[in-house]
Amino acid sequence: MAKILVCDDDKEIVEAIEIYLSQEGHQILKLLDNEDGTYTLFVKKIKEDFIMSKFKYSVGPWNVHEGADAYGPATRETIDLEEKIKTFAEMGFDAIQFHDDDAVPNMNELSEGEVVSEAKALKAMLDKYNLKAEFVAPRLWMDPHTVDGGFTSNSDEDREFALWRAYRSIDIANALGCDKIVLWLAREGTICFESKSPVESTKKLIDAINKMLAYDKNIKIMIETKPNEPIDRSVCPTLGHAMAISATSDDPSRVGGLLESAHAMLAGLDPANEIGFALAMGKLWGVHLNDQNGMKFDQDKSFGVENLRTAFNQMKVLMENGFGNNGEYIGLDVKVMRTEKQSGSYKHLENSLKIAKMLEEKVNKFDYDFQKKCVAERDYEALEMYVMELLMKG
Ligand code: GLO
Ligand code: MG
Repeated sequence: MAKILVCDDDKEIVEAIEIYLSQEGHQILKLLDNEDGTYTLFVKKIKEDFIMSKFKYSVGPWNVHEGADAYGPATRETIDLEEKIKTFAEMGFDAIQFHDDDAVPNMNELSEGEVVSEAKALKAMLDKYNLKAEFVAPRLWMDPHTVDGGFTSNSDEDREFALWRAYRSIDIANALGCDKIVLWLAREGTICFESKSPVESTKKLIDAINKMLAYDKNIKIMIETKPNEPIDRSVCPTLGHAMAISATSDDPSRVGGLLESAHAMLAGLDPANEIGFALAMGKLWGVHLNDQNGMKFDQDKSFGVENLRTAFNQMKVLMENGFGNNGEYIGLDVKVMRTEKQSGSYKHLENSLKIAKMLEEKVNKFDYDFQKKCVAERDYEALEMYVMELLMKG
């Protein structure tokens, strides 16, 4: 047990220190008001394997879920939003990602003013746990209005609904104090190729993005690309496509990308390369690190558990290129196994955080002099073996 003297009579600072200490792996045992403008905190280190990180991490409430899949029902109980948020704070996360209706449930039934006031109540909850909001994403794939897609739907009315949700997402983001929305274009594409023109769909998407840019002069849009699932062919499958859409938009400086590891793999691409490409454009504003076993359904496995070397390289490219220096977060878009019991609802997040931080340590150990020597001698076999040893030896 350790004793820490906090020399400030501002209770808010004491609370901030408590949160900081718990994020560093300490449990607060007791807080004593010394009644002389100082406080004494009694703390115990509980997480011995705690690893410092240069990054800030984020997570979404949907990452703790009940376990239902396309072929079977839930296997765990629903956990209330505040309980999830509190646990995320205790685990050391810095920010929360929201779908519009995670932030404001039943938003379709609310007026625009009501949506904003509900979002403000959520902001107060985030402040209580010292967490930021990273982004808001319109959840356009769940609604009866978006069966055939949102921004690219064949129905004028449904396209209008999609824009209404995008505008509300911007309002919610503003109320939560963040300047980013995410477009995961789940149903923007086709399940029957001939049902939509790929040219018209692309133009409709750009048009919708331009309307969002015009709606709010400060909002930034991150396109989260994915080649398929739930649709067959996406209108914007890779970060290259997202960058082209950005360049064609009315304000390229406000349209960037979010790379999810599994989505890149589903497109047959190396996520570390996709990350590198968007970084080269100055347009990688978010990542969803996770993992995937080959090209099948989207698995959202814990980061690094299937493709360790690629996970290492994702971390390496992020670290080498200053990701995070402009306030970007590392998001972990992972799902716990369906087999896990209620008590294991957060294990995949704990594991992914730990793996990400361990890989960060590996990158810190990477011998750039040896790498340069191998490159000079064009001895890539030696370089490859060096990487394997770095990853496999303790
Ligand atoms: C699914 C996506 C999904 C999004 C999230 C934010 O494949 O990865 O989890 O990231 O809904 O828009
Ligand atoms: Mg994702």
